[in-house]
Amino acid sequence: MSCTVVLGAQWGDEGKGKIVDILTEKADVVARYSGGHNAGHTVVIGGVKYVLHLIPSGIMHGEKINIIGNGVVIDPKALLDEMNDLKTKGVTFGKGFYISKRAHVIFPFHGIIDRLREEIKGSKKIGTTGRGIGPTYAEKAARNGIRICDLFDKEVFREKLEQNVKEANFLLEQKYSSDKLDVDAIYEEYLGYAEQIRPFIAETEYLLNELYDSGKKVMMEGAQGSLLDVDFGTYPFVTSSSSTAGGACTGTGLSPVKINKIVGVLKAYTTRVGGGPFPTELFDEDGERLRKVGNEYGATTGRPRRCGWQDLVAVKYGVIVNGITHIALTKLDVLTGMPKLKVCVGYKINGEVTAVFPPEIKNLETCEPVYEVFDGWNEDISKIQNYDELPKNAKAYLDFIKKFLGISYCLVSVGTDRKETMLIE
Ligand code: 2SA
Ligand code: GDP
Ligand code: MG
Repeated sequence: MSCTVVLGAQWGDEGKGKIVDILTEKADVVARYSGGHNAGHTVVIGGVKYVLHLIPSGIMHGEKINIIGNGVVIDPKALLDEMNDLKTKGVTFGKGFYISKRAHVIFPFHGIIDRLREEIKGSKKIGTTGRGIGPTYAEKAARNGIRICDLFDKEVFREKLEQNVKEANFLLEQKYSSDKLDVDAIYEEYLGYAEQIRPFIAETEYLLNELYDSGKKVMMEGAQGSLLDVDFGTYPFVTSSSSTAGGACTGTGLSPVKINKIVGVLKAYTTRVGGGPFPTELFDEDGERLRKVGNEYGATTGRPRRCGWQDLVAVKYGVIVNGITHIALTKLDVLTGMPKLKVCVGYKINGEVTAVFPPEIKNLETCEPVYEVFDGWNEDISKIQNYDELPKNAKAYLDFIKKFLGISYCLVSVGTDRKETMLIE
């Protein structure tokens, strides 16, 4: 019996999709536990690219079980579009695909409120994906949410929807007074979606525990990254879910005592998309180069990602709050050809150097990173399959990260494709 959590160790887009796909080889079940269609998880197989938003990245292994857990917020239209898109690429959704009845549903007004709140915030905006994620989790916490199971009881659904739309119309009155939300239209539209997803809904909390108890190997897939977690991230510049390891339990119903491995997916450098502090951000040619060579553009929105040096103060904090046991290091190939590489090992705040990641946004915005500098390498590493064959300078860079974090690598990735990966243990 085993359960592995795979999560982002930075601000997302570390390559979780690729890593989950690879690790699914040795798993029986993959469960996505947080976020919604704000996520973009990329898997490349034999040159064909698949971008998953809501569907677990294990779906390309036809025979495995894939579950969307209760911690995920689901826009049914986005889900059906994603399923249809994958079907055109040959992916099938048979008996092994399940959606939790306890997951909360995203409605059109959540997106409208999300984008309106951003507009009101102006220069202080979070830089959300505009997918309605925040307002949906807010409704969940306020106990106003509509869950997948509610869509299948017309009376309950109608009553809840009327209440939700009433509130949404009240909130939106100033902005859209001439264009009120129409309960009837939304009700009919969502009943139609419900029929289409009916074959897949299940009490996944029982199912997952039964699968685990019967000896199946379970993997949990997080979305976004540790530093975007609503509790532990750079609040308020975070997403609204628990992207850290704890979210794997609250977002699926599997007990914490069952988790025995936590893989932190770590990009060889740092990126962030959206607003918020980013101490090691680069505004120079090096940053431009990382964006260009790393193809750092949002997998959902296409937004350019902000790029910077590796920040081990931030990552070490994530190692602690997640209990990361192994690192899956990605995008090492992107650093090839850079003469010097910097790694942040401390923050200078008000004249004092600390290795503690502070909760105060002001301190994160004004801190001065303290760097260790490494020589780069020029050798093409994209075909290397064995860690020991990496250039000396690449190994020195990786060894330093490993020592600083105090955990070892389970794999190193040197390209987008499944096969461009060194498995270590
Ligand atoms: P939201 O939409 O409410 O979750 O936004 C809140 C913050 O969370 C960030 N966020 C993300 N950061 C990295 N990757 C994400 N997924 C897409 C990708 C992003 C894209 O894979 O590239 O395409 O733009 C993701 N989703 C949410 C977001 O930028 C806000 O900072
Ligand atoms: P996720 O949200 O963590 O799944 O990551 P994204 O899919 O949003 O972004 C990661 C991007 O990096 C995708 O375009 C991947 O195809 C790509 N990628 C993953 N691993 C590697 C790697 O080792 N090298 C390179 N060059 N690209 C990679
Ligand atoms: Mg992504």
